[in-house]
Amino acid sequence: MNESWWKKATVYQIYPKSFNDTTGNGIGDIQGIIEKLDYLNELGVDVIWLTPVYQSPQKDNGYDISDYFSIEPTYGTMDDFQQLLDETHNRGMKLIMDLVINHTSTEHEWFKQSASSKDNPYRDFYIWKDPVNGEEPSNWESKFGGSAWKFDEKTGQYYLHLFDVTQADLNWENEKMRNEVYDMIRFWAEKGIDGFRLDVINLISKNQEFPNDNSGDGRRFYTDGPRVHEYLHEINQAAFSPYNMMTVGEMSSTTLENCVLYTNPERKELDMTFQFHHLKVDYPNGEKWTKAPFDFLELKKILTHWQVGMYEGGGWNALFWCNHDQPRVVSRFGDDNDYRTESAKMLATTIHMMQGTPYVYQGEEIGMTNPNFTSLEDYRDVESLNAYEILKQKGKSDEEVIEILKQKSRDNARTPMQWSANENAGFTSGTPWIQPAANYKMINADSELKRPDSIFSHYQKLIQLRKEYDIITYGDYHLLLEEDPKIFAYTRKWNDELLVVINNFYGEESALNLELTGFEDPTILISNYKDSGMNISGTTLRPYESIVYYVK
Ligand code: TEU
Repeated sequence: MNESWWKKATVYQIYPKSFNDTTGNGIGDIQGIIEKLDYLNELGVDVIWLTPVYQSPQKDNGYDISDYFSIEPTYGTMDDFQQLLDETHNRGMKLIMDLVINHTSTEHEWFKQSASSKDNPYRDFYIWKDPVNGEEPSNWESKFGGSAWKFDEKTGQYYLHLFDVTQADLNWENEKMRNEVYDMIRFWAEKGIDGFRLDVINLISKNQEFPNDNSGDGRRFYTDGPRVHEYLHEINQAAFSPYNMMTVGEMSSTTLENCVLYTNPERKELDMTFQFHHLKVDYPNGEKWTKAPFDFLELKKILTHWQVGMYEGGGWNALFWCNHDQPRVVSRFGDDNDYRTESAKMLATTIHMMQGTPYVYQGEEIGMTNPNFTSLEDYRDVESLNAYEILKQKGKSDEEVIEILKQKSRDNARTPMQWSANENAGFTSGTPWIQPAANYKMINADSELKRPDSIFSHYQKLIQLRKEYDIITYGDYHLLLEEDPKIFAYTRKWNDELLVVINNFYGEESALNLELTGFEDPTILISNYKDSGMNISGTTLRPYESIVYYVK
């Protein structure tokens, strides 16, 4: 098999907890995924990425793993997992798992041993530090709010947790720990899975001085840290390359230069990376927890920077708008009311016509929206609940905080998959662990599948086009109309072929003032309105109109 098969593949992300419940306990499960494999096959995706299904106390919905070798009982058994893998393969699809190796749950046996005494052999599996002047070893902050250090009475030291207090950071300086992790990766590779998504993998190597950060929250001392490339190459050689795994690294606050290094094939680290800079265009001054419109020119600029830079550096982008940590894209950069269908399709086209491997997050393919929860009781996410406390302490009113959560909470992505107009969106016969969005009677997979010109069929077509047209995979990228405040337009060029991708990001008509040489006898590969104009000069785009022209 061509080792870069994933360049023409599309990945579908499943958040098992919210996908499909077959037992009636209100929580999705592995049998529920098996039940929907035909649906995914119909969509045409090549790879399924499962967020963590390992045993976990679920403080962070599985990103707090207590045993890497067993399946979380509420999701099923190892037999269920094996069946899922086999049935996925039987349908010609692949399965990748989430690899969470920056931290484990504090309920993991390693941590229990580590915390039990200073001379326990597992002590150095984690990062323990003495107090400094009776306080935290440094001012580093947790990504979920508050200090990143937690004092442990028993041994009189602090341990580091960049995320929740129950997610203790592993000590990657420890070779014994690294080897145990590689054994674990090989255990899953031996089962026949096809690859991994690596959680916050660019945070694993910390500056060993653990210094105070006088100008920030500490991230500059562990983001793309001192030994991260060395470790990734080591994991690659120990456990990825021998099994021909597909790998995608989730990169927190990374840089283009580092992502080129992570993904240039000559370095043998990873196949591709997720970066998040384009999803911070509605974080004014870097602040997530505020209600704000998005900066469209900045969005174009950032995506262009990554398209051009990864192409020139020989790296590879993972392309995405949505995942389980992000609000729904149609509510965020589109219109989740009158132009929901048009804008959902436009957004899909914008990203799927770029260079990289596209990821579709469950529900995106039917245009699911943010749920607009109006009460704190509706929220489940640990980060959102912490943010609530912090914002209240800063003097915000309940109403203000709810408005912010409505826009920014990770729970926006975690409401049950909307399968049908039946009770609880057809997700469960029991009480769902989190409420479905109230609009499920109108927005659901059943009705999408029946509707001609559905969002689902648009995604199907985009996935298919990537397989048919090499230019989508290999062509170079040029931004057009850089300063246009409404239109996101770009070309892709490859040999004697040309793609022109035109997207109106707003709900008003917009004049397209574009002259292109070589734009003769175009055909339209895909659009979101009937009878889109064949002319790119002097055309008026309709609200959220999106057209892809192809010239050969
Ligand atoms: O997320 C890492 C991460 O830094 C973010 O996307 C995070 O959710 C955001 O910055 C908070 O504002 C990964 C997982 O995707 C996420 O679900 C986990 O909670 C986190 O790692 C810890 O494992």
